[in-house]
Amino acid sequence: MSDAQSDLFQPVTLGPIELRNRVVMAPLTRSRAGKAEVQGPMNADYYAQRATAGLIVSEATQISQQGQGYAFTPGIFTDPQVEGWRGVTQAVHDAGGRIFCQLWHVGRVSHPDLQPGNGLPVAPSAIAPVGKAFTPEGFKDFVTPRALETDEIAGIVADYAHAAGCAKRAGFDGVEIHAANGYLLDQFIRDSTNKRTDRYGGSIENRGRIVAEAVTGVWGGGRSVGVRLSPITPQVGEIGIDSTVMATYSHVVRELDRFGLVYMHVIEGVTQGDRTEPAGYSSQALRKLFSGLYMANNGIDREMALRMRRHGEADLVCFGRPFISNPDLVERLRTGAPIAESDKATWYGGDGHGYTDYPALAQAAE
Ligand code: 8OZ
Repeated sequence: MSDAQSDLFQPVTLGPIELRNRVVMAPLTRSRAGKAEVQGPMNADYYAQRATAGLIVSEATQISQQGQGYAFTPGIFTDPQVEGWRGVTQAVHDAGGRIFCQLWHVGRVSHPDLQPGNGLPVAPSAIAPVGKAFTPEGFKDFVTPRALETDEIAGIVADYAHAAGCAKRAGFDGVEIHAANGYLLDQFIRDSTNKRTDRYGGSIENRGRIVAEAVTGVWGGGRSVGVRLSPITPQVGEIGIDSTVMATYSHVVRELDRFGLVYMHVIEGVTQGDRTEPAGYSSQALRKLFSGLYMANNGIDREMALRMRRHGEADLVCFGRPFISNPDLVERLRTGAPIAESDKATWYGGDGHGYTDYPALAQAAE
């Protein structure tokens, strides 16, 4: 079989929908939302240019003002934000693509400049992340967050449900719960950031509770839901690896599997870094606990993606950075054409330069 005939490039069923191939555009923060964190026509163009992916997972999108941790990232909780995203989903669908909305609450990875009433960011426990927050005025030191009161957690779960309803109204094909990369749900799961003594802390069951509750909230109404995990990543904010990482995430995955999620998206290894798995941890072992599709991510190139499908190591394969600079990435992967490098200077923020002006191959040849 030639590479171009790999089933990487063939349709696959994801819950109630069909994807035209198994190549997924990873969620990529680009910090180009407009005023009031609303997406506009430029964002719609960007996503539509990449609609030949089998599935697009949107950039991380805050479920509430409290959930925002970076300047200029989009939201999915107000009517104007729903309208803005509707333009994006329509453009992607018109181009024959599919798109999920990644639902995001950053927890402690924020700054008072981004918080309602300039309050402290919230977290399971009052432990500061290491590093700096990207605020509208530039980078500022992280602060020590405020530990959530037990009775505030239902409100956050309700925010996930509200945002999922907004995503549905905006025309998304489904939602992905962002439980990776050291943000709020990951902060609850790991014992390095969760020192609570209520029913959301202590045991593995308690630490995983908010993730299951968040998923229960967004479930229903025929919604397709996926989840993203990164069990051994120390980002963001130098979050410590859980002391019983395999047992902890095995529990989370087993719990989530009860809800019939359509996929589990796993960052294999360290986000944007080493793919090596330490002794005692295995993403393939986590996969065995899950009934839906397994989406692999992290530094995957063409050869690896083809091998993963040959050996059945993943059902869906994510590409992140290559999608920034190759709107027609699927066609380049299929034919083995050269992959253009992206310019890091334009990854975050700015205008259409480095965003909507990367040419497809046919355009580049003109
Ligand atoms: C890069 C810059 C800002 C946010 C993640 C949402 O790491 C992100 C993110 C990535 O999941």
